[in-house]
Amino acid sequence: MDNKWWKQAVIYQVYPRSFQDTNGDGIGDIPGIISRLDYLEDLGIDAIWLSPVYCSPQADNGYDISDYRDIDPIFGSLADMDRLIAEAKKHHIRIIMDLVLNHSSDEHFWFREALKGKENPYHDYYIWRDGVEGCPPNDLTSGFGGSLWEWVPELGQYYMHQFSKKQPDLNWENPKLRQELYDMINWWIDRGIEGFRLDVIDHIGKVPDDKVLVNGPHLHELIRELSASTFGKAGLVSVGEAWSATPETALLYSNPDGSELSMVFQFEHICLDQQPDGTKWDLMPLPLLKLKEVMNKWQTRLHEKGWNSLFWDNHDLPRIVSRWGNDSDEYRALSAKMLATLLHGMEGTPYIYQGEELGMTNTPFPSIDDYDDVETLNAYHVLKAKGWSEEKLMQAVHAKSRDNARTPMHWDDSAQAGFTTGTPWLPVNPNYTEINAASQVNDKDSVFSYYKQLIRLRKEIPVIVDGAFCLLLPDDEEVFAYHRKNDEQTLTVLCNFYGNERTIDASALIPEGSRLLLSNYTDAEDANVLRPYEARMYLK
Ligand code: TEU
Ligand code: CA
Repeated sequence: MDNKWWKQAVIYQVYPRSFQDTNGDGIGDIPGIISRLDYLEDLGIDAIWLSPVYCSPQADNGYDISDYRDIDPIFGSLADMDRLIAEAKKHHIRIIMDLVLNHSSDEHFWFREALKGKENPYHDYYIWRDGVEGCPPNDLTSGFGGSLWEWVPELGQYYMHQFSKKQPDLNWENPKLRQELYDMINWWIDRGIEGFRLDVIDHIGKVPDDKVLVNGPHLHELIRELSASTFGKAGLVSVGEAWSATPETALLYSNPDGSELSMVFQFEHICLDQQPDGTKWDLMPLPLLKLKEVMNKWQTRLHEKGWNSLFWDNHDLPRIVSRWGNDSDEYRALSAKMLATLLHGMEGTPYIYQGEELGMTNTPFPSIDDYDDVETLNAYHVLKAKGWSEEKLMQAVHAKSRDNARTPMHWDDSAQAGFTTGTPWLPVNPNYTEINAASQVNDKDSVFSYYKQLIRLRKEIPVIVDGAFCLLLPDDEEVFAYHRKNDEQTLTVLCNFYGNERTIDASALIPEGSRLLLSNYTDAEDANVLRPYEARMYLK
């Protein structure tokens, strides 16, 4: 086992818009993050992955950047950012920034210049095709609905955008563009940034004429150049977002030689509750046996040859306790802890998305007009045009809208959950009076305290960091169980994924001489029974 700090670390994602507002404008800001560093240090996390705070028209909440070298005034200033880096350091927390390198905002200086004419030096920073209005170069569609191509009458050309039309794709074939991006990243490294999360990194090598959007032929070459010019050279942590990742490609991305990235976010597990040939909106119950198979595959294939990221939630995904747990009053905390145990016992770097450590739930809004997210709004209209009923549409939106994760953080039971003194940009979930940080931090049985213990155990028990994963009971429809083993230790994780009480053969699963490390039930156990959502961790 090498001593890379991020192999024993737990990383916490902050979605700045929704974390903590300090000036009453209803939008979270950098001073707000600084004011909550004590809370994060208490939780025990090692680093913050900060979703984008760069200048942006906010068409996609900051994933549309108009100036990579400045902070959007809604979040604060560069001085605030420098202060965040310095203050976080005092709390032993590193700052990982989000890099959106596949596309910029259409309001970026480069794109405004590019629009001036085909001869403009910045024109080639983007991807253009000549054409006639109404006949796009091909039928590829954007990730947020509609054509991939947007017509610009003044130029007689289309530009490519894999996301909204306010997010034109950058042309990674242009070496000058690449160098500008590398210089920008190094400028942030010089300011004290200690790692990067790379947005849709599997898209940068696109070849639209061949209808190739992810995994282009030069993708890994480009990533190696990027890494060697920036974070790799500086020895910093990097995590790529790669919806297309398979264990095969993940072994390239996270090659221990460090030539590409430290690790990638893969999404195979997170797409299991959608129809096999459908989109995220085509709902399906989670097939638990499939989840076991997929986790087992990733755990075993990357062991000693790559490195996993472990996550249930992020700013694009619904809240896990509502999704795969049970968010009723009776089982919310139990099932949140069970899901946490299952994930945090595995090999890889765990990521916690703000509020997950409190067991925050989905927030269904009554009407589509209450939603803010560009993906949700576009999908609603596209599916409506395809004939989906209002009922089916709202069911899908309630289950999967990205706004589920984006409602403000619950700090306490005062107005607006202590998030803002003004009107929040997105409504607070009314259950904040029940679920909030103030009521959990000093309660040893809270979801928060449980996460805190999981984080501490990872630091104390080597087998949690380096043990080989071994799936138990692969055909059990309700119990998710596994071992982690190294030469000295065996960790046993037993999770009842559902609300039925289950009998198990404890002596066959738990090595003799093991001791109970952690459980989400406080009263005495009968080792052969797993109560609803019961989770236990043993160590030998
Ligand atoms: O997400 C990548 C991506 O593919 C998403 O569109 C994803 O499919 C969707 O959110 C699932 O609901 C990244 C960012 O995480 C996301 O917030 C951005 O909107 C997107 O890139 C564009 O930058
Ligand atoms: Ca604010």
